Amino acid sequence: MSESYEFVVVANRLPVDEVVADDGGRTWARSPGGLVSALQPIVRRQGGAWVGWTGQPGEAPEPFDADGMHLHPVALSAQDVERYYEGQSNSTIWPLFHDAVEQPAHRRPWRHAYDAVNRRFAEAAAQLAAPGGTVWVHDYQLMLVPAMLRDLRPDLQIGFFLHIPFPPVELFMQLPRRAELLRGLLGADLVGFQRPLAAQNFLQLTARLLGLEPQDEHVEHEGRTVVARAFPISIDVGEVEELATDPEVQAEARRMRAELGGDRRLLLGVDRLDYTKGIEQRLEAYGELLADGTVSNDDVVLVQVATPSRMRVQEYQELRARVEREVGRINGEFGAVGQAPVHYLFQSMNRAELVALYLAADVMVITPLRDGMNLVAKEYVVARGDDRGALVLSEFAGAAAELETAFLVNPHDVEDLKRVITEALHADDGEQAGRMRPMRTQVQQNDIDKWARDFLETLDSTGSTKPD
Ligand code: ADQ
Repeated sequence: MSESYEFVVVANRLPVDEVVADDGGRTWARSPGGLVSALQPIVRRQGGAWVGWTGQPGEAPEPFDADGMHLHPVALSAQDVERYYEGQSNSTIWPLFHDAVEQPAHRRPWRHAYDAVNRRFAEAAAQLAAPGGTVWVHDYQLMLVPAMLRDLRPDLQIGFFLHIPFPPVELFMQLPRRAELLRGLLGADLVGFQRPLAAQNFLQLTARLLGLEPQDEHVEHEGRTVVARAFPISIDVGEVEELATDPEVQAEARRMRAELGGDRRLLLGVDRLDYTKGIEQRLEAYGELLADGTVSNDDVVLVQVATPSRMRVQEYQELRARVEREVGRINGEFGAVGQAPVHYLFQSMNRAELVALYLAADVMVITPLRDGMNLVAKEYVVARGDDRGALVLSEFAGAAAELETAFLVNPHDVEDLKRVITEALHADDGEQAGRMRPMRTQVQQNDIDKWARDFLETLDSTGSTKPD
């Protein structure tokens, strides 16, 4: 038998990105992001493996080792990318699980591709996991994997974590082959969600669709106990604190502020360009505040960083066009030569630049219509060790449950958005500190390492017992 691994992570993407050097040579660099930095030490410590896609269609490279992890690429053809990834994952499940803020599309070929690709991931994990080993499956692209893997390898301990919201019962009921998806998740011993309500929705559905009898946080299925519980994800607190106290990052923050006009108050938005993030609602509110004279281009500026995302999906192209038109309209109507009210950056940023922006921002505006958690909110409050700044946060972000002293807002209500943004702009030093301090403590005490530990300890005490 080939090598086997005690701990296997299964996620749509591998934790590395391919980098092309100046001489044309190709190497792999660890992807940025909290999930990767949280899981990498665990994978490495346990001599673990990671199953995922490289992000490029076509043949998969041979398995390789990087950063002390064994990486096992899964191949996706161009058609798989179109049907499994852009189709079923991002045009059916993603919108439906975010309260259908965009209309979910349903196509049979997408579902078939989703099945086939999920099977490929399950087979790879089955081949790699040691007897009685632990497999941790991630997110909405791979919801059938737990049951497929359990069929192949009943000896394994299987955990699943959903990074996005889980929809209310009535919405989930709209999904074609809804029971199958539910059975897919029930293959796990532990199903983790961002919020307790999501776990409750899931358990209720097992009763409604499969006639099971859930109790508290668990349900019996095919002779096993499946636990469903919330594990709110967090950030790598140490990394953000280190950047935020780096003199170079602080100098960059001062430079940014000076360039944007030293006396203007800086509003900041940082999101993947996604219709769930409420970027249009934010722009609408800001445009109205400028139009009715509550704020003026002389005393405020909005920096909106929008990371390109899923740009081959039509809804995302349309969103980009709408956002860019609105930015153009606001700048055209309210700008002056050399001084625009909106600075729009359609690009990815490195971590240092991002943290410099957090340090520079007077008001961070986070207005998703629905969001599993929202890590930008947690990054912002941890970066502000100076107790300054204000966080405007949508009630519909998972993070709102923990960041209770934020300026909470209903992003569907433009009047509420305008009122709360104005309030945040006027908060004095005492109010800023009084709100920021408890939020920072909350995140410091609940960082991503604790999240991973809590999940894995719960998994360890759940479900199938390991053979001696
Ligand atoms: P996302 O929807 O991608 O994640 P979020 O939680 O905000 O949203 O995480 C984004 C991450 O990307 C943050 O760490 C942020 O710093 C980084 N980022 C954003 N814009 C960037 C830019 N322009 N350049 C560089 N980095 C940028 C999904 C769910 C969320 C859930 C996370 C984790 O939708 O609800 O919080 O997974 O579970």
